[in-house]
Parts: sequence; structure tokens; C-alpha cells
Amino acid sequence: MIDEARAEIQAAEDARALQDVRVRWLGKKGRITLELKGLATLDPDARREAGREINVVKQQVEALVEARKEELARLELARALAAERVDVTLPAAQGSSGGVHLLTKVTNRLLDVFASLGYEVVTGPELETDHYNFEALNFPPEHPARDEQDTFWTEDGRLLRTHTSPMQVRYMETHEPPFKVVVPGKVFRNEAVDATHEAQFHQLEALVVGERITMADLRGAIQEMADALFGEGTRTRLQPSFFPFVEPGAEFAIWWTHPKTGREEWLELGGCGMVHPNVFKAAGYENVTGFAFGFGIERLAMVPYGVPDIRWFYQSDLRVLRQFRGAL
Ligand code: FA5
Repeated sequence: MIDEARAEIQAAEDARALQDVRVRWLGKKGRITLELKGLATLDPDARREAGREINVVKQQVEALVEARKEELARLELARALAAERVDVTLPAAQGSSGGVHLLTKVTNRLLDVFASLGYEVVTGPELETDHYNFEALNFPPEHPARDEQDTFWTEDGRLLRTHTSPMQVRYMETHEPPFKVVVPGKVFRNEAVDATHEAQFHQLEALVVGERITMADLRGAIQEMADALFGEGTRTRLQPSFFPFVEPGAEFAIWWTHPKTGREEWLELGGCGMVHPNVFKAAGYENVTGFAFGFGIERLAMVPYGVPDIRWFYQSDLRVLRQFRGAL
């Protein structure tokens, strides 16, 4: 009988099967229980003898069940450990990694170019006061030039800057000339958004102040930037234009080959000019000269990379973003 029980106990593959075996042998209607009940029919001597034997078997079965139970627990633990085993020598899974946005790449490239020309990079606040964004830049309160730069206002009368030019006066107030700085940054306008106009975009501003700085220096700076960005000997052009904070003022463009159409044409980049005397006055400067220029980074990035719609930069569409992973 004990051999039979041992075989069944050993064959139990898990805790549940073992419990079934236990019930079959030791349960209320189990074989051993029934054997014990059967003792009642024997005479007292035989009952004592048989009773002892059955109790020995019962204890053996209990011990075997207990031993198997521990064995199964050990096996289970070993199985769990094996399943959790980590092969530290396996090559890492190739997850997808992020990339640098095209606008960031273009901005970094521009900053590299200006750093190599000796400009310091500085940044200013996006939330500005009317004073720095307009007033100190020679836009009087009712001046029509303000209409071209409508923006978003906070209840305390501040505004989201419409250009990077407010840093001109901020920088001059805290530094002594001569200096050459560039200011990259985000700007905002209350625009009717279309393929070439966003309500949020980026500009890069340059400001150079010192003694006897002339329009020829401005011309040269723009030429140097064009050479560095688009190749030595790139043609540049200045056309007269108006900005309240420069006099004379101009728009500047570079001559280049459109990568999509293959056509040669002027690419309008931004505005420039000699710093207006009223701007120097607002900054507390006397007897200095200087020039400034500023342009839109999105526009500059759109054309060489054939991005037909400025809104694509801000839609986080991976189909667009992935195309520029290898750019620059
Ligand atoms: C200015 O913002 C002047 N601060 C530039 C300047 C600096 C002039 C220093 C003189 C001296 P303007 O408003 O033209 O100028 O904007 C400059 C450039 O920003 C434009 O040429 C264009 O490239 C870009 N830009 C203007 N509005 C938008 C817009 N809504 N979306 C995208 N780019 C824009």
C-alpha cells in the first residue's frame, strides 16, 4: 500500500495535484481513513495489530506528502528564477531615440557661425514690457508701425515680445561698448496664420556697437554671415526699408539657388540698419555708433530644406520631423 501511495505522491506535478492525492489517501473518505474505520469490524487483538500498521502507513504517507510539498516549492522557485534570468551579455534592445528639431539645428548652426565671427550669444525674456518692445525702440504709443506687430497682452500690461530687438536696449543698459552680440529667441505675433506666418516663431538678432561703426560694417557682417551659411562669394542685397529703431533702415536678402525649383532668386531674410539715436538715448548711450539686424529662423530653415508650410514645424508630426534627422 505504501508503495502505491509513494508512486502517486511522486507523480503529483504541482501543489494542486498533490492535494488531490492527499485527499484520496488521508481525506474523510480517503483510503487510510476507510481502513481505520474498517478496524471496528475486527476483534480487539487483530484490531490493535492492524491499527498500529495502518497508523505507521498513515504517518509515512503524511511524511511523503510533506516532503513532496517542499520539493515542489523548491522546483517552483527554481523555475521562477530561471524565468527571470537576465542575460547581461545580450546586446541592448534598439529603442527609438529622439532627435534634434530642425529649428534647433538651424539655430545652433547660426550661433556657431556668429561665435566664429566673435559675437557673444545672449538671451532675453519672452514676456516683455511695452517699454523695451516698443517705446525704447522708438515706437511712440500711437505709431502705425505698432500695428504690424500686434501681440498678446497680459492683464498687468506686459506683452509677449514681437521680436528679439527689445534685447538691444536691455543689453546696452547693462554693458559698455564696444561689443558684438547675437540674440536667438522665440517671438509672438497675433497673426492670421498661413503657410509663411505663425503666431509663434523664432528670430535671431545681431547688435554691434562701438566707435565709428558704419553701414559698410553692417554690409560686411551680412556678407560674412551669407558666406558662412551658403558659401564664399554668396551675393547679398540691401533694399531701403523702414523700422523705427534704425536709420537708415533696410531689408536684406541673399542670392541663392532654390533647392526644389533649381531657380536662382533673392531670399529675403530680415531687417537691418544703423541703430537710431533715440534708441541709444533710451539706453543712456552717447557718442556711439552701431548696427543691428534681425531675421526669422523659420523662414531661413524652410527654404533650404524645402519645408513648404511653417506650421509643419510645430505639429510634432513624426513623418515631418524624421526627415530632418540627418540634416546639418
Ligand atoms: C523685425 O522683427 C525687426 N525687429 C527686424 C530688425 C532687427 C530690423 C534689427 C532692423 C534692425 P520684421 O517684422 O520684418 O522685423 O520681422 C523680421 C523677420 O521675421 C521677417 O523677415 C520674417 O523672416 C520673420 N517673420 C515676421 N513675421 C513672421 C511670422 N508671423 N511668422 C514667421 N516669421 C515671421
